[in-house]
Amino acid sequence: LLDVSWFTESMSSGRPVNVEPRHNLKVVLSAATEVRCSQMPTYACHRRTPLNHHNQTITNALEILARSAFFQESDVRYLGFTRAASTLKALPYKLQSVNQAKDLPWCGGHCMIVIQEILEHGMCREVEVIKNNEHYQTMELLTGIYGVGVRTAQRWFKEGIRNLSDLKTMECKLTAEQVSGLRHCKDLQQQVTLEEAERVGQLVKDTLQRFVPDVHITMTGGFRRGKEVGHDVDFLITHPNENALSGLLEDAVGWLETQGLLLYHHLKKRKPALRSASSSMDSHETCYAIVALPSSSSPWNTDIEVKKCNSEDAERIAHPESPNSLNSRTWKAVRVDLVVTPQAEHAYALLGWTGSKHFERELRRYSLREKKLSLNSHGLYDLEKLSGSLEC
Ligand code: DCT
Ligand code: MG
Repeated sequence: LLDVSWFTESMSSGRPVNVEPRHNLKVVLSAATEVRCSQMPTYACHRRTPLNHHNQTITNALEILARSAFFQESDVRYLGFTRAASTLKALPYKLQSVNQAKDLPWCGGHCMIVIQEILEHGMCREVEVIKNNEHYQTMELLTGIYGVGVRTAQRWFKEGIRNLSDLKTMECKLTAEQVSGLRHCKDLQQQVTLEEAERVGQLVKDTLQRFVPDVHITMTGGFRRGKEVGHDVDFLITHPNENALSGLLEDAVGWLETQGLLLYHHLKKRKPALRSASSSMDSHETCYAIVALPSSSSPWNTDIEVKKCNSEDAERIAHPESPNSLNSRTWKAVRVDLVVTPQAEHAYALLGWTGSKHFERELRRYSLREKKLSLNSHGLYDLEKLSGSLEC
């Protein structure tokens, strides 16, 4: 399997990439190491982008502008600000003057004005206005609810919804996902810590191993990139024998439900992989879930395989916001994504689900534009052979 930890290592050390030859991913990725310190590569997937970097104030401002554009469904502006922020995250020093930024990729025009203002005044007026803007604040609040995307939030805003109680009083029609999102929003708004993610990992492992003892589970997403917190915990699940994976998610869901540990789930069946040049869609079998993660002091944690949900816990799960529940609760609602992949596609899924979103977008853009290869979480496809047998 392709382990992408080599990627950041080789980026910092300058060592060549050593990828299993059968993975043609190296066609795309080996070029990613050709970094010259003197020039900033245009594609984000060619740069090292550390979590802690030197230009946080400016990148925070640019990311607020990006989110504001995203809320207005302006893809071009969203991408422009996101790319500029990404460039500055990769800069190995703190910007001291606007001149230092003028040759950096994606940092011209509007972004340059923002950079200059922050360097000169310590803040950007436009960003301060956005932060206090009612539309922006409401969109942040509404899109923060599990199951609510930009379109829905926009519609609700137009209907006059400004806060969570408006959703109740105006009797909005909600999906089951949104009902769960609202029910557990206090927990879901809190970030998931690495310690919690590891306990979710143990719970997932204990659950899946009941059915397939040698199942292979990898934590992906932000935690795999070294983040200390995240908004959810993502896992890839695979096995050399594809039959062992059949029905595994259903079994796991059923068992978690009997234990009172599953607050919500939605199962997405596997679809045939899309191979078109434009498609970055993920068609793997997936379970989007909210689990009731027992607290570290809960006996569930040490004896999770045999402990049944007792009546007090069940009551708390059914009515999480009931009086006394928040302080004395023995669990926290946590979002979990479980993705099942056949072993042959696992390397691609691992790359696709490790992120970040921007890194993945840039990797796909690079492979398509420069190598004429279409990359997604299922494989790498040669566009010239698309009419015949497509997989490289
Ligand atoms: N992903 C992607 N494109 C998307 C959404 C996700 O390529 N539109 C990939 C990259 C990250 C990975 O899936 C997991 O997604 P998230 O959990 O949303 O991102 P994350 O990096 O794990 O962020 P967080 O730490 O907040 O969970
Ligand atoms: Mg995640």
